[in-house]
Formats: sequence, structure tokens, C-alpha cells
Amino acid sequence: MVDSLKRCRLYAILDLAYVEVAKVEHVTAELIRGGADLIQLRAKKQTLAEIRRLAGKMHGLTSKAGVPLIVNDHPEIARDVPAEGLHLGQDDLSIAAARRVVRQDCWIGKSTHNVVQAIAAQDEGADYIGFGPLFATPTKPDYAPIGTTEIGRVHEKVRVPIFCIGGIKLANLPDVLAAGAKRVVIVSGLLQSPDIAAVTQSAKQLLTKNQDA
Ligand code: TZP
Ligand code: MG
Repeated sequence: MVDSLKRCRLYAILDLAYVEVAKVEHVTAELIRGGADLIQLRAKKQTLAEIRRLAGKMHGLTSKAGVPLIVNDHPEIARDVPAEGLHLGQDDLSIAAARRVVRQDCWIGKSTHNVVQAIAAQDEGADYIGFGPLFATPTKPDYAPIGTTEIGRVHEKVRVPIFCIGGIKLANLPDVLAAGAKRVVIVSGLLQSPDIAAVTQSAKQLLTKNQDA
């Protein structure tokens, strides 16, 4: 299970700030078609019942395709779907508390915003971390961008998979990789494209080429 997480390079988030509820399945299918290695459902404004319903629908598609589904914020939903992973932020419940809720083999990832938090998340037992926002982004507007200068250091200090995040687009992905990133999360850069599968595929190609280099 953990080995398959290590193989993941492109982590797509289906954020309902960008996707109409009626298009969730279509967009999930496009992300899968483009080669997203992981897909997260992020829903900040919907009811728990609605998030649960949508996560179930997404999981019907992702499980058939062999793509792990990660649920943001809600351990009970991750447990019930059942999703392959749960994602927590700095202000959510602890990883230990979440582990008491989710299934034993459920990955738990954590958002981190600097190297100290990244090391702490690893020590707390995170299976992977998000690291950012690298650049200013409307998807997470209240967070100061940290730039790309700490990417090298976080890779020296943290052994669990590190997914760089925040304002990453196809256009700046080569710079992010040149700064030392191996894995990325992209949200609006995929979801706002007129061809979600194509942009996903292009991002995946850049990440795969980088891995081979
Ligand atoms: N956490 C840190 S930045 C971010 C999250 C959820 C948003 C990333 O979204 P985008 O649209 O790829 O900048
Ligand atoms: Mg959260």
C-alpha cells in the first residue's frame, strides 16, 4: 500500500469551488483519463450528507480505475466510503485521533506550510504530506506563499512522499521540478482547463520525465 503511494506523482484535487455538483463524475472520469495518480474530494461548503454522497459516486469510478480516492477533512466519510485516504490540515483533528476512526489501511496525509511542520507531520505518523502553498492561489487565499526555496530542504528532512502544492500550473511545473519537487498537487490548474484530461496528461508526462531523468 505504502509502495503504491510512493509511485504517485500527480495528485489531483476535485474541489467543489471549481466543479458543479452535477459534473463531479464527469470531471473525476477526466482526471482518471488524464492519468491522475491520486484524486481528492475537497468540499468546504457542502453538507456532510452531500460530501458522503459525492465521495461514494467518485469512488465508484476511481476504484474501477485503480486510482486511490482521498477524502478531505472527514474521517467518518473516509471510513464509510471506504476511501483509500484521508487528508487533514493543521487545524483538523490529530492523525492519532483520525486513525481511531478510519480503517487500518487508510492513508492519512497532512498539509504543511514550512519545514518544521513537515517534520512534525512525519513524526506524527503522516503517510504523506502536502507542502505549500508555493505560490499565491485563490484556492487557498489566506495562506502566504512560501516559494520554491525550501523544496530541497524539505526533501532532505522528510522521507514520506512530499506533494508540493499551491499555484502550480503546467507553465510553472518545470520550475517547481527544477527546484527539487518530485510530486505535486494541482487543483485550479487542472479544473479550470477547457480540456481537463489533456492538461492532466501533460502534467503527468512532465512528472514522469522528471522521474526518469
Ligand atoms: N493547500 C495548500 S495550497 C492549496 C491547498 C489546498 C490549494 C492549491 O490549489 P491550486 O488551485 O492548485 O493553487
Ligand atoms: Mg482540513
